[in-house]
Amino acid sequence: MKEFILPELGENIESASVLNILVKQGDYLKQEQPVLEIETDKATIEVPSNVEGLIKDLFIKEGDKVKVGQVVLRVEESLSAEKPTQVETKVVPTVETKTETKDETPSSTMQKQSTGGIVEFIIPDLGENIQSADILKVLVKVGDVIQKEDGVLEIETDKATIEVPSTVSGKILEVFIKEGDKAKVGQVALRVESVLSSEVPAQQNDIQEEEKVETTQTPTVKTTAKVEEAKINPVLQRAGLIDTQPAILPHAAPAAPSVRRLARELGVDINGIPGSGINGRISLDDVKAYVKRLNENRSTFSGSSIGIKTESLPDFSKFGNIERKPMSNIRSKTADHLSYAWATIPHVTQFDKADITDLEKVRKGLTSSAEKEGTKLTVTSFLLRIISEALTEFPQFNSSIDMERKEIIYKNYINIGVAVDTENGLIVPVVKNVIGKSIFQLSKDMNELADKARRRKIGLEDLHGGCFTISNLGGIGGTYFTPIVNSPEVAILGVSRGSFEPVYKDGEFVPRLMLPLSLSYDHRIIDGADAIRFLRWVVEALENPYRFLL
Ligand code: CAO
Repeated sequence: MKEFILPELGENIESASVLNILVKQGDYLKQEQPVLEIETDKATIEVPSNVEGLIKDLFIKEGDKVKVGQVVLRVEESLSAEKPTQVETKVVPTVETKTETKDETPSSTMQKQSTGGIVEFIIPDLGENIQSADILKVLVKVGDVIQKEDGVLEIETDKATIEVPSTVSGKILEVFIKEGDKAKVGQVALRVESVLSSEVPAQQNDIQEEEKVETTQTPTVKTTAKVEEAKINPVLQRAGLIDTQPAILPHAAPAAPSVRRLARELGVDINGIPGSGINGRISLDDVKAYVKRLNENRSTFSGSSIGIKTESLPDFSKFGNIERKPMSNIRSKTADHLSYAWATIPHVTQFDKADITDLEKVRKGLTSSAEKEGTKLTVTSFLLRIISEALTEFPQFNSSIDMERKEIIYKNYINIGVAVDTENGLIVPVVKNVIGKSIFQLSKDMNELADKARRRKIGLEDLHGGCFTISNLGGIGGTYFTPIVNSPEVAILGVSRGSFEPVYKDGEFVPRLMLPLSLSYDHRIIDGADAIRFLRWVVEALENPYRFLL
């Protein structure tokens, strides 16, 4: 039997809503076959399988909220074509792969204990040049059942007082050190009868019970995690314990249950809190300091999603019939993101107009070539190319600001986001590595991404890494608008509808196709004069397509 668990979905994404389940019990599931359609804060994604076999159990249903690491389904492999151990090395929690997995229903409410052998917990590396430490407190005793990441010792080194987390789960058989001892790095501190990390014995207290969900639901890339652990914990490696201990999970925040509980109570995501302890371990003080900082920052923002008190809404039903509907994840994330950008970036919008009469002729002239290339050129295709050149010419438009470090980050790559209007709301896929691509290729890339976004098939990797955004509303209409900078970028180009206007030229009014442009920029890094120079450069490129294309 093999389990398929919800894999990592991207930075800071812990859960998603299940929109569609694309398989059913009894189906024969293949590697890479789509299993679920889910919606995260950022996008709708199809999740492919990394197991193969006959589906015996399906543990979720449409409408459920699933967590990263949660068991989605279980397959019987006996009927499968021979398939690699790849699945085990990729997604199954490490300890389970070390121990025979029994044919039992995985359930977050089940409580079982399976012995996985005797393991030792040794005092880990405490930092550069620290060989030993004074034991201030031993936080566990014989008979206690511990989970990895539970604090087991409080020690004092030359530099700090630290809570040392366990790297093993199980029942404590022996404790080799006591308060007041001087313990050496690498010294055996505990002997533990190990327990499968995905299972928690019934006698554990409620805190551990709460923790179980978080621990069991964190998936890991086993091989990578082990390499990481080996790198950062040479003591475990030397002692040969690396194989018998759960790998440090790349995305699991290292914190004791009490710390996690405090974070939960205060409503903050433990994964976002920087830890000051060994290997970034998070302490109670770290949580408090984080919340304090958050509150300080909040007072400068506006909007409930970023901390400011919202005015309470009137009872609209007093004025007429109303209907309340939940926001989709994408809508709510967009609302958060735009509020944040609006509240934190000092925006200025600069307007200009480009005469695209000649460009339109070029575009029409290239229609059959574009068809041969399997695409269609629009003004947005040309803009992708022109903006990429403009960003090279004006590097401050291809930057981000790090206010904490008071630094400007200049990017030596160019990826351009294109705002796409979809049924589910605004999505901004990113056309990658724009430099060097032909207009046809750019057009193809953009249309493919827009199509994927509209069919809700966009991958998270297509939404990240943008340097600048183009928002073309001209296909729909409008004259000018004031786009909001897509933070952490520093500028965005809004394009409105091109239309014929009388333009005074060589002593007479002639009809010219004029394209209204609106450039919003972050005034912290871009001055007004730079902005108009940038926009003028773009206008001139649009107005001289032959020169530009050559
Ligand atoms: N002025 C005049 N006509 C325009 C134009 C403009 N600025 N932009 C596009 N058009 C024309 C195109 O040339 C095309 O005409 P033909 O069929 O005669 O060739 C037609 O309008 C449709 O174009 P399109 O919208 O399909 O293609 P595009 O490459 O210009 O744009 C995309 C692609 C993805 C940007 C667009 O489809 C879209 O979704 N736009 C909305 C963006 C948005 O929502 N922005 C708001 C963000 S803030 O809320």
